[in-house]
Amino acid sequence: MEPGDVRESVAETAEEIAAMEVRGAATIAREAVEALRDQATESTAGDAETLRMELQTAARRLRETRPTAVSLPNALRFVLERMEGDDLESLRASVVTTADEFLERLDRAQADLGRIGANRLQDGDTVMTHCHSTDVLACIETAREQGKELDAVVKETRPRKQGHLTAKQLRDLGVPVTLIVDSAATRYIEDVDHVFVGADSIRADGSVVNKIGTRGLAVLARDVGTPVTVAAQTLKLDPDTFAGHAVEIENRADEEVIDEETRSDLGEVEVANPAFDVTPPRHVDAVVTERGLFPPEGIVALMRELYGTTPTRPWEEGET
Ligand code: RI2
Repeated sequence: MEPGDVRESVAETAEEIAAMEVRGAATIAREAVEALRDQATESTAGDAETLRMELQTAARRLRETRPTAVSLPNALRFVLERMEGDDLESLRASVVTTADEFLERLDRAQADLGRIGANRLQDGDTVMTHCHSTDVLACIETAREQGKELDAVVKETRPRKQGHLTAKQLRDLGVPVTLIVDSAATRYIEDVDHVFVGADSIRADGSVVNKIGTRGLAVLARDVGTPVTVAAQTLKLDPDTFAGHAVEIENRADEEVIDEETRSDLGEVEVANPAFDVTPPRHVDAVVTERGLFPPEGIVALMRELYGTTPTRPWEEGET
């Protein structure tokens, strides 16, 4: 590796995130910060300025992988804004310290959130989930540790079927699981006490950006009076929306929806594969964060407290 180059492992992490071999909003944030830390420790830069440039390039590369989960830019921002040092070694050490602090905060936030979310769950409750969220699983795991017996109805979550992962992990927690196809949610919604979903981004107005199908589920739940809880660490709050920016919804490859053979059988059809949708705050009962439980309308105040006014995008510093 030449000075100024981005480490091969940063490129590999970026590819894994883009291909969703590494996925989930909190997990991609973790991996991105670990990649930045590796860049700092293994860099052959001869001075602080070169290392700074490498880190910005690495952050941009990681940032560009997936556009919707704000945990990714928030995590990169955490490190780039806090690193300091005029000489190479102090800058390097500061990146390592800051990255480790971020990773520790991430774990703590999920544990704290889990304790708060578990209070929503009563012994004997049945929970319906969508996709796979480590923040949701933290709530259920804590409830199980408290001795609560729970059941789960798990939506498979087409096209990538992350529901299978959720089903497996719930089974490991001792939660009996009924796995359903997404369209069967209507049939089962009246049998459940709660809908629990995660979030990839939460906008300043309290709307929740999460896996495609979340909005339909929330509308359905509201129709029958089932509470919808969003489990999301404050890392999922999108400070850019405070400054008027929109959340970009990722469109993924057609191949996730149909294979080549099916495509040629079907002939000329357009395939659309948006990965996320936006659930308006009126369909969400509560957002569970590590800072407590908020009505979606209260998110704006929390965001102001955490981010102040317009945030910066430190990975854009080197750009013209
Ligand atoms: P945690 C996932 O996105 C799902 O949409 C999930 O609800 C969200 O990230 C949050 O996950 P994807 O990476 O951070 O599967 O709670 O597209 O683990």
